Amino acid sequence: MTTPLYVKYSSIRDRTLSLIEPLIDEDCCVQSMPGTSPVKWHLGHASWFFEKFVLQHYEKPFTPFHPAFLMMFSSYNKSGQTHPDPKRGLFTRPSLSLTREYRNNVNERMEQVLKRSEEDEMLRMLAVLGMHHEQQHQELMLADVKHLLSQSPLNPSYNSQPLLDSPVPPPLEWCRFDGGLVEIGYKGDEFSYDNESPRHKQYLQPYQLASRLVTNREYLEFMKAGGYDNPGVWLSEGWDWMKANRRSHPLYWRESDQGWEEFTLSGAMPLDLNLPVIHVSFYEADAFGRWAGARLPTEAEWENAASQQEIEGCFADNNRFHPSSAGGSTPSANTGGLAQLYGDAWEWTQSSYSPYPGYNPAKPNENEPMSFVWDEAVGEYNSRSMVNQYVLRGGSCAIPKERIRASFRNFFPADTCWQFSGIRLARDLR
Ligand code: AVJ
Ligand code: FE
Repeated sequence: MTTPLYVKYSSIRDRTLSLIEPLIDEDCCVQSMPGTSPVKWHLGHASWFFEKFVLQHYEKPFTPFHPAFLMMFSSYNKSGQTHPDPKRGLFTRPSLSLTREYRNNVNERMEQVLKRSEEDEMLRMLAVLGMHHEQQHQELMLADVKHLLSQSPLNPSYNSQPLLDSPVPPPLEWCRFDGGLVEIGYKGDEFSYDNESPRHKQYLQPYQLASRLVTNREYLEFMKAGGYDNPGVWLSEGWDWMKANRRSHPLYWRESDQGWEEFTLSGAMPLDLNLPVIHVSFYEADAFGRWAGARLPTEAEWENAASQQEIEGCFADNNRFHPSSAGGSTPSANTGGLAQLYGDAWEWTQSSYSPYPGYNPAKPNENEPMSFVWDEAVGEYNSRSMVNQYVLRGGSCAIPKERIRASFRNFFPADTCWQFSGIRLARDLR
């Protein structure tokens, strides 16, 4: 008998495989830079999560597919046995086909174990954590694939759907929020990550948020106005980063005889000025904001606005893997006039990624004998990353819609460009 949880589990696992269908085997084994991972590693790692945190404790007797895989595909370093991240591209073995076999093997064993998930709350929670984890890796994998394919002079097109001309977005407007004493953080009893808790109060001065994301057109104006030559608008660390890495435009923009092009998952395209600018670093987003006489929102400002709005937008579910224009869909009444708040592109905030007051990656239930497994699984998931990173909000065109909520906190270092990151401006209300 197949449990409903296994049905959900398999649909997520199958989606991962369907996402790599457009790739050739060679695409799956290369690591294009230290921050990315080969597709093969993502495939093994998502399986590792289930083997390590579910099967190891709930399969009797535990029969690992291959003991070495428990180290090779681990991302946790508590054990001190993790394979170094920048060297993930050096595995020619296991082969891609053996890594696929590992997935199938884990699936078969998970099907057996999940039969007990109806009586065992901890087992169910760990399996659900693994499913959310895999869906995060679907997005990471798409971002890594994009970076890899962008290296090829053949300009490979991952997605056979071409990106069509998009409608002109409405002029940027400012939406006002009163602020005051507000609450942020996860509220509810569905799944959420530990970093979204506890829900707590924050005091916000009145503020404004831009009605949509910054477009390529607006970003190009910043460039034409000498934005990349104007030290006055950059954080000093951002200026140094930009000079040292010789950046003068967003990561996937290229100048050709015909003008600007952008590399997308549908191949190289003429730059579409109506679409949001994506693949900018925190430094670039921050500099653009200062040049525009605005600033990036704080995560509390963002969440306070977002929690009043329905989750709709351009997510991976439409299989385009590129943002859409704010002109495409007029925000409905329940989006409060803010377009592209969810989906499209992750929005850099000016908030450092740090624990909320009272944060504790705690055991869900102290009396539960298996809660140590939860501690282990959650312990390194989010909290070990709480230094030198900034929070991004709202989701992107590369993550499934069902993974996003108002309280969801993504996070990356300030120089990260290969994620689907964009810019929403904020202003003080005087
Ligand atoms: C939330 C996307 C920053 O990439 O490390 C994946 C997600 N956590 N596996 C990351 C994650 C564990 C995380 N980000
Ligand atoms: Fe992971």
